[in-house]
Amino acid sequence: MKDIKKITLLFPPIPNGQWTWVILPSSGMAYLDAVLRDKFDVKIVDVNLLHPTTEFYEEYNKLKYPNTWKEIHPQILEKMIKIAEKTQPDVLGVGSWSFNMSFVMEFIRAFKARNPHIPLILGGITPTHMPTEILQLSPYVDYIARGEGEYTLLELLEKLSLNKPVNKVRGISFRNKEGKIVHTADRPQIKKLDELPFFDYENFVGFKQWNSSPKMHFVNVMASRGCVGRCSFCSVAAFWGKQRFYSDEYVIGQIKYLLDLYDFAEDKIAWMDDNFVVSFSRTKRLLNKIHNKFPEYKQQIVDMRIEGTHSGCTPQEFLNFAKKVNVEFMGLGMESLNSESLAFMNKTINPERYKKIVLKLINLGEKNEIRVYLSGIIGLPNETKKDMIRQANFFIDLFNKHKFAEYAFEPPCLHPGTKLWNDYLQGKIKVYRRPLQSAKSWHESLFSEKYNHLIWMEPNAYRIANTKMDAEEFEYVLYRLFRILVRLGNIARERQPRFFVERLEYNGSNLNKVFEESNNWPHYGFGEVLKI
Ligand code: B12
Ligand code: SF4
Repeated sequence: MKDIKKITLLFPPIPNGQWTWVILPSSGMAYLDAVLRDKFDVKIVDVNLLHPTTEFYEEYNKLKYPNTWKEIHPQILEKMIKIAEKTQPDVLGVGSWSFNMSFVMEFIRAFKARNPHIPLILGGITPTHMPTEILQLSPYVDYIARGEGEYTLLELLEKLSLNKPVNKVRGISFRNKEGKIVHTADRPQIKKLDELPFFDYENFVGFKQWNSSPKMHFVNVMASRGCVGRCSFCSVAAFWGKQRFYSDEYVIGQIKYLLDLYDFAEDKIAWMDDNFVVSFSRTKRLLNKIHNKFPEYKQQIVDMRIEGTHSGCTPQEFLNFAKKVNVEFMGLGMESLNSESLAFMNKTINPERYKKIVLKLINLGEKNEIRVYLSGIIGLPNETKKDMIRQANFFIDLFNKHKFAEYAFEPPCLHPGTKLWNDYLQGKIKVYRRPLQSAKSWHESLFSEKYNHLIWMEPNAYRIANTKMDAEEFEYVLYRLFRILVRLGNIARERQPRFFVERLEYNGSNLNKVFEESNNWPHYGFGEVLKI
């Protein structure tokens, strides 16, 4: 085997990345780099960062929305391959999330067709949960790194570079010389997260151009890995295991390190943890320290559970404190107000109590000028049309009454590594295939069909069936609710023009147009307008 010195880590595009308001460098790739860089020459191609600064998506941007992914995917793929090739890697590592798996698989096929001798290592959520299936599906994947990747990748590269057997490297799956699929023992979690070196973005291809554009860039860090929750639709617990925390000092050190290196456009620190407020006393201690150290910085809590806000405090206490330490945004996973649906999602909280907490938080948020973003899941199997509308109305009402409240809801979807996925495999959950309708979806892309259903189910393509309505009626209710959501998105944009406009410009795509044209999206053909 050729000497191994250079590794390129590629993070593929997030589907609909064009429309995402938050595009930040992948911390996963950054951590892998931090651990490898002493021994290997690392380059990172994070495709999500490339489109605003390069002509990466030029064909895409020329197309009138809604376009078809069929037209654009081959071009994106070709460009990704060229950029990866330009870095001349001895090994290519590829990251993934469930919902870009079909694209990832096709990228791997196309890359290896041109570069058969470059060993390819795949990591991320779905490969961790379905290593056998992926190795069976794709002869082009040489190794799968399961779970937390830093030390697995380091050890694997060390073995490969010395031409030594890899079967003792924990946390990998591969085909041996006889073509048999081998899974080595799981790698235990990193016990002390503080032992990880600080990460930076020096090895990200195109980072300097990305960062020099005067857009929404801020510090994006995590103070923990994993989550104490065990929600049935979520893959986090199965992937990360027990929730672990970085020390306050480590987190402060990491932030300072990034701030010393880079001039971010916005004075903000965004906490990307899955469940940031598991203990009020810890949160209070950490955020107080952060505020003392970086007093001019605003803080955003991207994900927290509503239950979390009463783990050791009242909503009042939480909000008062949040204001004091400059928190300007809180994203709350509310999920549902329907008790049966909450139970289905493995949540025990009582919906009435939930409502009270939400209302309090929103009222207090408004008083303190803290934006509160609620995310919900509507359309669980046992929900009637009435249930779904009642829930949407609760959100709409909040939105109408409170300037600082935002919300989004989605139907539930199936991810490998979740309880729901296992229930589906055991026949406990019924799923149906939707007709092709929306050009927005990767479902219509060249590639997804080969992999959909086998290793992943795109929510636009597959739905968990409802037990109270037939598919046609269910689709129609969801469609109408989604239209309302789009309308509210329009209003939200007017309310917070600065926030929205920055993101629109940054993404280099015309979201205004999307909203306008959404009124003309092809009707699903499921009957007349729903009165709610
Ligand atoms: C931060 C984050 C975001 C940020 C991403 C910013 C960025 N670029 O970092 C933002 C806010 C943009 C975001 C958006 C979304 N997200 Co998000 N996000 C996360 C979150 C909380 C952390 C990701 C992270 O940085 N992890 C820390 C790093 C260290 O881990 P990592 O990236 O996984 O990498 C490690 C391993 O996976 C492995 N590894 C990964 N790749 C590779 C490659 C190789 C070669 C090797 C060896 C190892 C390896 O090693 C790494 C180091 O240990 C995760 C949950 C989670 N805890 O992972 C959800 C998560 C990834 N998001 C999720 C979802 C659903 C979304 C959205 C679709 C939400 C929505 N409905 O809009 C959007 C997608 C946007 C879009 N338009 O499509 C889901 C994905 C589900 C799934 N199974 O794929 C997750 C798991 C959350 C959840 N509770 O389910 N998200
Ligand atoms: S949905 Fe959120 S609270 Fe539930 S297990 Fe996943 S990360 Fe934890």
